[in-house]
Amino acid sequence: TQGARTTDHDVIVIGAGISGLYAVHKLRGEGLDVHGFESAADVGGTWYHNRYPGARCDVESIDYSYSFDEDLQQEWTWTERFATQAEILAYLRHVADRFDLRSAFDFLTRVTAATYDEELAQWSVSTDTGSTVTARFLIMATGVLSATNKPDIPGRDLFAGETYHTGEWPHHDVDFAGKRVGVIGTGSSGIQSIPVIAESAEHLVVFQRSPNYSIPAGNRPLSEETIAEVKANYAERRRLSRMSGGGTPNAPYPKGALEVDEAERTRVYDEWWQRGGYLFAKAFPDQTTNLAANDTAREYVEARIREIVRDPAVADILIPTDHPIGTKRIVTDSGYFETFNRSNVTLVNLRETPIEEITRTGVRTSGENIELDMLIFATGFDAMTGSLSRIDIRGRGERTLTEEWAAGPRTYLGLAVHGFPNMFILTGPGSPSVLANMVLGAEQHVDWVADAIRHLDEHNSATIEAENDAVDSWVAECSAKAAGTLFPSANSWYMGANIEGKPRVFMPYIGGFGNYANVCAEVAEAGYKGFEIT
Ligand code: NA7
Repeated sequence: TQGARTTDHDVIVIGAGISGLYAVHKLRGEGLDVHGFESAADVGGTWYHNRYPGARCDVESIDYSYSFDEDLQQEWTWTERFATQAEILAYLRHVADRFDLRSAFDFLTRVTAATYDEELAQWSVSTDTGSTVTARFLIMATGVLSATNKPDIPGRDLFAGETYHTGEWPHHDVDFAGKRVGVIGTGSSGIQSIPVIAESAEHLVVFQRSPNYSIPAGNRPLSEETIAEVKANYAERRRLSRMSGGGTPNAPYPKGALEVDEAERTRVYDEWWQRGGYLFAKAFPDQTTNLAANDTAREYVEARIREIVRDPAVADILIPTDHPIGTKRIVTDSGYFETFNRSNVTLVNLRETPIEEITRTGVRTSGENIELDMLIFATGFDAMTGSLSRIDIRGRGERTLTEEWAAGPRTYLGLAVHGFPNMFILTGPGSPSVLANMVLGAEQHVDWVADAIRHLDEHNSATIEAENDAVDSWVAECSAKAAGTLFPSANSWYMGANIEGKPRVFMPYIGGFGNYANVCAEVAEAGYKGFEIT
């Protein structure tokens, strides 16, 4: 029905991580010609780059995996409750092999620009290898925690020893033995790597600006029985996950923290502490909406940290006081707080003695000069928008996405942007993905996009574009949802607060994964309400 095709491909997918891989598979299945670009040498995205020691996913492995193919979920067996980076990468490689997904991609090819041609209704994509390729549709599967943030500390590049960023970890073995190692940053990447590095480094210095809440993972090998049980009930597990707030079958306690007496509250916190991980943020449903409820969780965790850390002065530094618990993603750790009981580990409180400069031989704070052999930046990412803003994306009238988003990201359903027809963003700002299970989030997005493209083709239409009003309402809806919670009070990457000059806007949709999927489905059923189709 489309007549002679004038573009090189039907669809271009940028990124071969979790969402890009599934996009290729799904859209190929729709009979479309799909071409992909990936800057790395192989598939994996986040799990390709974040190979730092101790890297794991904080969503349980049995949930953090594709659900689109029953045979795939039956044949793959996870070995641990929380998978290591290496195991997740092996899984994604397996998926790429099994569905022949590599053949769609040009690897080691970074997309530098994408321009929409209004007359031809097509996208033109240029790469750093000098090629330019066109397609009717452009899918940004560029990741949300991909553009690394290396803060502009004076002397940053002067350090003459080994230096790494956790998000760009090298492929060779990094040997800490006999070395004085410094780690800047105590987010998830710092907190996961610090215990592992401490085991072999001669001395480890942790440079902490903001303390973070972290809950022991309670990680364990998965028994044959558990695996068999999960596999027998996978369909039901996935059904519950898709309806849930966070994309996993876990639900909070049925009563609020302030509706129960202290004994019951403690019993619930004990139970969630035992379960382990960031889900502790949702032990009670009112924990991230009501400050008094939040305080009960905060006090519980504070007491547990004090039990673990032997030196009370060190515990004081490690316990957060600057944000309600759960409003920055709670880290899921393995032995983090215990690490500060080791004699080869020093904690430097940058709130008291900030870094003044990085020197050739180490780090100079306002208090001391610390000599190091290795310096590790665990300083995070320009989250959610960074991977998009480093590509020169131009929509109708040559308007750049950066201009369009100058005051913060503006999307409809997280999927589409006014002025950028036929471009879809996967798991980005305005979607719940970073607050939920990224894998099921990617599947829901891709399935929706596949339906939209099929709808266009069936109606002999060429373009789909979010209407400005629909974007306005979605942005308002996202802020209203966030305003009903304690999240905006934290200086988190959700708020863009970790990057200087970035607009402070709560970027994800916080109304829940299941609710969000329902809204997307209703929009489609209503003939793509809020979209202009031509
Ligand atoms: P995060 O969570 O953004 O953590 C970055 C850490 O680096 C955090 O502790 C920052 O302190 C610290 N940081 C950043 N810039 C500086 C400077 N200039 N000086 C000192 N310390 C600094 O990134 P991660 O990679 O750990 O985790 C990202 C997500 O991946 C995580 O939430 C999970 O969802 C998975 P700050 O808090 O800004 O004071």
